Amino acid sequence: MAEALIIVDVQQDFCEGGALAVEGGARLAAELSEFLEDHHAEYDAVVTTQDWHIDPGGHFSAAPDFDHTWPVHCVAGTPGAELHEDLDTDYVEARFLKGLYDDGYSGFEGRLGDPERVGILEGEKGIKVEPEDVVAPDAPDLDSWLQERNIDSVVIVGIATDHCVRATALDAAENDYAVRVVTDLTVGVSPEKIAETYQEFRDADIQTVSLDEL
Ligand code: VGL
Ligand code: ZN
Repeated sequence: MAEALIIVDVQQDFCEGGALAVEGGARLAAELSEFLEDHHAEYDAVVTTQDWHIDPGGHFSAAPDFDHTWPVHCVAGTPGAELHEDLDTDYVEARFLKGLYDDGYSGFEGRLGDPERVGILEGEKGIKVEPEDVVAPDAPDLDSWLQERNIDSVVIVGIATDHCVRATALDAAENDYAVRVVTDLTVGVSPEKIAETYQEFRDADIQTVSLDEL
C-alpha cells in the first residue's frame, strides 16, 4: 500500500489578507509546515493543488454568494495564487493546477505544472512564460500521476473543507482511493456546509480523522 498526502489550495488568497480569506488559513500553513517536518517520510508522495484561474467564467462574480460564486481570487500568475509563504514546499514533489477555465474545485481536475515558471524568459527569442504555459499540453492529471506511483490511499488536508477539500476527497473516493481527511489540518468557509460535508464524507466511506488518530 502506498499513500500520498494531498495539500489542497493553501494559497495566499485563501489566507488572511487574501481576496477570499478563510479564517485560520495562515495558521494552517504554518501548522502544515511543522507537520511536514515531522511526518513527510511517512508518505510515498507529497503533492499540492492550486486554484489557477485564468478565465473561470461564472466562478467569479461582482455579487458573489460565497457558495457557487466568488470574488476574484487566485488569478494565475498573481501573488494571490501563490502557495502561502508559511507553507514549506521542501517536501512537495509535484504541484497540480486547476480551474484555468472553470470552477476547478477538485484537485483531480488539476494537472501537473510549474507555477514558478511564470514570467521567466525562455528560448533564444526570450519569450516570456504566461500563466497558461506552465501546464504542459501533455501534463498528467492528479489521478494518473498517483496511479503511476501505485498510490492507493490518500490523506487530504488544506482549504476549504466545504469546497475544494470536499470535492477532492469525493473524487478520490470515486476513483477508489482509501481517503482520510484530517479535521485539524483543514479550514472551511461555512459551519453549516462543513457539517453537511462531513455527512457526505461518511456516506462516501471517507474517514475524517484528527491528528492524533492519523
Ligand atoms: C475554493 C472557493 C472558490 C477552495 C476555490 O479552494 O476551496 N473555494 N475557489
Ligand atoms: Zn476558485
